[in-house]
Amino acid sequence: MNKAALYHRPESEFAYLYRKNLMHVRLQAEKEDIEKVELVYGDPYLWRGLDHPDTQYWESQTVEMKKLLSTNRNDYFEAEITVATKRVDYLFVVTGLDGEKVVYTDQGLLDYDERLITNKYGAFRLPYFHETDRFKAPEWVKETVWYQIFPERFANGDTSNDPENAKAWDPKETPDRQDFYGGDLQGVIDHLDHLTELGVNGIYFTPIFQAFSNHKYDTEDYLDIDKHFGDKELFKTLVKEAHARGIKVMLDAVFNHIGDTSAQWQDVLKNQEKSKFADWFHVNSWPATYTPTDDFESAENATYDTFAFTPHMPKLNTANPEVEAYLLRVADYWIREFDIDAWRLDVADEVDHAFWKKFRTICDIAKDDFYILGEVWHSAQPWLVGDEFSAVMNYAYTDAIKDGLINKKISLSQMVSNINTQLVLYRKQVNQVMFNVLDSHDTPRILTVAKNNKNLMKLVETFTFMQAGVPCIYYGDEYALTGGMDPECRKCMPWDEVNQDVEMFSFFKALIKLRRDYQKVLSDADLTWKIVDDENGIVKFERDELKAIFNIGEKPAYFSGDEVLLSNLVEGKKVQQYGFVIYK
Ligand code: ARE
Ligand code: CA
Repeated sequence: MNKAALYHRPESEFAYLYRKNLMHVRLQAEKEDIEKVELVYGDPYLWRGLDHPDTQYWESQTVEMKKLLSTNRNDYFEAEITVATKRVDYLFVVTGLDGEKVVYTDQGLLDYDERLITNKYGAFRLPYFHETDRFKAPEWVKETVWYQIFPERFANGDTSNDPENAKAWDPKETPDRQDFYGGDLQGVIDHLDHLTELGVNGIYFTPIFQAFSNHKYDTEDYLDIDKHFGDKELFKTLVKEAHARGIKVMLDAVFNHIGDTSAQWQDVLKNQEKSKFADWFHVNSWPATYTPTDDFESAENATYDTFAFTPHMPKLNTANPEVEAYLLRVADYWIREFDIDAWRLDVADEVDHAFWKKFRTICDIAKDDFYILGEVWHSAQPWLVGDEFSAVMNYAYTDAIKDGLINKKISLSQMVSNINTQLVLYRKQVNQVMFNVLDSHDTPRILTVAKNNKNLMKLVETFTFMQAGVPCIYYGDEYALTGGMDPECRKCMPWDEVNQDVEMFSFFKALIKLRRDYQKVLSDADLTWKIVDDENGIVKFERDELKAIFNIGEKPAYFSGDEVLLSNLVEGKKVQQYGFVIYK
């Protein structure tokens, strides 16, 4: 047995409360190396036979752990347990396929000996099942299909607020970095019925506060709506209208940095180190300045910290109590005064944990069941322990799907391995509210990634909607918009029939309905994927009564189910290349 591969860590994604007083325990082992894993557990203080030291023993129970999922390196085992007294010590008894039997404890690995169990040698411990410590995410998020709106390009509902240099609304035109088209909040209100018709029930807005650029990530005033988007009254109406339709509203909090047109940064430029805002930033040497390079957006010689190399985005010193108080007031204001339901946190991984812990507290006080979504493009365990974010934008996860199903950079079994690697980084209740994005305002559109193959796009969208996490549709994908890296992925939304791919709209409508109808099965199902027929390019899986086949190989695949719930390239029982079928 490969004993070095055995791994467990208490109070982590390896041992946590899934529900109140219900604990999940996981163990990592080498792939296909283990015969069985037994979890021996019990109350830490429950000893029997106390009348004589030689007869005393720890009272425990034993349960065989089931195989949760596999990657190309490891098998992961899981057990679900509870203890009436809400505290537990536990040990693993691992039997290898080679017959070797060991006890894996908090103090290391030992050859099996019954006395290690009766004496509870070096047991792992969850000292008390504190419900207040348990990772909790809002139940409503599991039932949400999100829709991302980039307000400048969604709809121009009020030309009186257009920027003077706004261009004519043209969905065929590829925008340039500095272009304006006049999109605004009135345009969103005018098209809420479009969202209801589509079936989405959550909107993720990219920033809407006063800012210089067309993307608004260079905030000028966190406490006002951008003048080209509308005003606070209009936003209040928008939220009311959305809520009346059962649509939740998530705003974008850009707290890692501020825009250089903000009053705070302008004061620094004017008064330099004498500015009362000098410590709101990370100025490394005075004067705070930079030398423009050829690209409008970047400079590698700024004397202050910025987002990326963008001098227009000076990084905020969120460890400064004044900055912390200011930003926490902003966070609280938009929840209490406008009743938003969630914050998406821009460049979340570059802001300090201490700030996010306070941010989480403020949000939880301001509104029950509040959703906090961090933009983190890599593994995010440090922020998903339960006292910071609810979830992250799961780019790492959807990259695996794109690389396996579209780019074919990796084999299907590698894709399943990468997907499972992501799943086992987090607690089950985190995976259920992860924000699965196939594309966004920061990436090429999925149809462009799929080289304009609409059937392949539908296959990848369906595959994503079948995951435990919640899907997000980037505006315009429902009309088969194309576009490469930003700013090309930010074309104007087509509202004229001639530019609308209504067939794609009906596909998304059917897919969203399927997701909503089977949300419980998809959220609560076990995480593993059952079969990958790699050489023929076919991924199959079963989740309770749902079955699915995704075929990206040359050969057709066949299925035996009797009721087709959703499909694209299916004839009779045959699933063609770039075809999928969801059936019972
Ligand atoms: C401009 C240029 C881009 C250039 C960028 C960075 O247009 O081509 O890549 O500068 O130099 C906003 C605007 C962007 C603008 C940017 C800077 O929307 O158009 O981009 O401001 O002026 C990383 C960060 C992630 C960040 C992306 C952009 O980790 O947090 O870069 N995303 C957020 C927002 C953006 C926004 C900002 C941050 C700034 O969602 O819209 O940009 O507030 C890999 C890496 C990731 C990297 C990702 C994308 O996967 O792993 O870390 O994300 O690529 O580049
Ligand atoms: Ca307008």
